[in-house]
Amino acid sequence: MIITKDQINDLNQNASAEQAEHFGFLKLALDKKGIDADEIVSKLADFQVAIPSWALGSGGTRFGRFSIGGEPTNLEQKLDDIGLLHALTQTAGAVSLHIPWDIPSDAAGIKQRADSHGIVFDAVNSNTFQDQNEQAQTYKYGSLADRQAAVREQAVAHNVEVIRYGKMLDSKSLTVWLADGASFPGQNNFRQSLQNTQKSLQEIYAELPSDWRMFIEYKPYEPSFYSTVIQDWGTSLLLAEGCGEKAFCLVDLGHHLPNTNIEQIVATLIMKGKLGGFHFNDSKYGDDDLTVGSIKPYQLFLIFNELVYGMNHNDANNPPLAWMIDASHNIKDPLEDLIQSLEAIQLAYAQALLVDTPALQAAQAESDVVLGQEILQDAYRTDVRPLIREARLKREGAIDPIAIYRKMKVRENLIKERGLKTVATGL
Ligand SMILES: [Mn+2]
Repeated sequence: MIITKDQINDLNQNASAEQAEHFGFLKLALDKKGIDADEIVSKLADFQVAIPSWALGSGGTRFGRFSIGGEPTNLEQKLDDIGLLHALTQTAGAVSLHIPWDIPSDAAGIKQRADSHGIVFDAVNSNTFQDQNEQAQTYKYGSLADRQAAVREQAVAHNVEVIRYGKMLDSKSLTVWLADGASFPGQNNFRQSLQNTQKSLQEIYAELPSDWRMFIEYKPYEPSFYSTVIQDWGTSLLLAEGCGEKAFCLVDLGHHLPNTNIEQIVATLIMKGKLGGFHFNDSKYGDDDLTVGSIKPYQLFLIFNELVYGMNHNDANNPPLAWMIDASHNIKDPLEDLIQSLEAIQLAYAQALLVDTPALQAAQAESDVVLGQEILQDAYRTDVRPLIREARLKREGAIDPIAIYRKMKVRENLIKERGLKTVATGL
């Protein structure tokens, strides 16, 4: 199924008068504060987030998985699904591939397909947390950190192969996430595991093309429940610095212990010029992979506030970030869930763009704690939805993507095309 701009323009008609009214009102209000609404709209319109190739089907938990029907069964169909998302939201202009779940066996064809949807290839992701049928060594006890050289060599070779696939698609970055760790005290020697990981990452780094970047993702627990080799941002930074200037840290919102101050981590990493990318999701307890902004939207805003500040005061020349959604859809239609996540990301970004930074800095200089909070919350409590909608309109996307998605009966059509009982590779 394909959604054309004409169809979207037609379906936008109902909502366009109301949108014009709301946008006009907000534009006036922002104008009085010295904020140019059109400038924000154009920043929002340029902001693109990668959709991971593994997130287009129903996810599941270890207790079960409930199919939604019409799920994509190959990479071509996954790109088509991202094409639908991009047509509606105009925010999903990139895909992040996972190898080996989505091997681009016909790279030219895949590239052409992505191109037809206006999608580019963001970071490629390796997988050394599962055994594949044909592989000689098992990752049961580790991969890049494993005590056996043969296992580490196999894991390094896999990452090098992922780079090779990425090159064929014009991807420019590799994301490495390790499940390596220990489930019980006494299982591993911490220092040896970390040294092995550094050495393996250096070997992968040596194969990285000159215009590529490597992202090192951290996570405090799961699937290892006692310790994880790359447990936190500090360990990730240490490893990235041990590799070189093309290695960066990757922050996944769900990969923190409860109540961790993620916005502070973001500020620190940008200060060091070492923040490479972002995996968006939301959580109540652990790595729940819920819809972005569904649980802690204020935290998301505070994170974006640091991102915007960091990019506007980029003394360490932190490169542009790779943005990606990394969520799992257990009970919602994955496409509707992704639309909600994209919306939440845009909302937080728009709110952050409203923060009066000079006023905030003045309040901080005066130790005016109350005013500092007022300034942040004034931005956060502004209803910025008309700005997001205007940004979509500007690119001929949907004013209300979910409403049009439902009106066009997208899921019903996909079920008709692909069948009710289809399973997407991935989570
Ligand atoms: Mn992630």
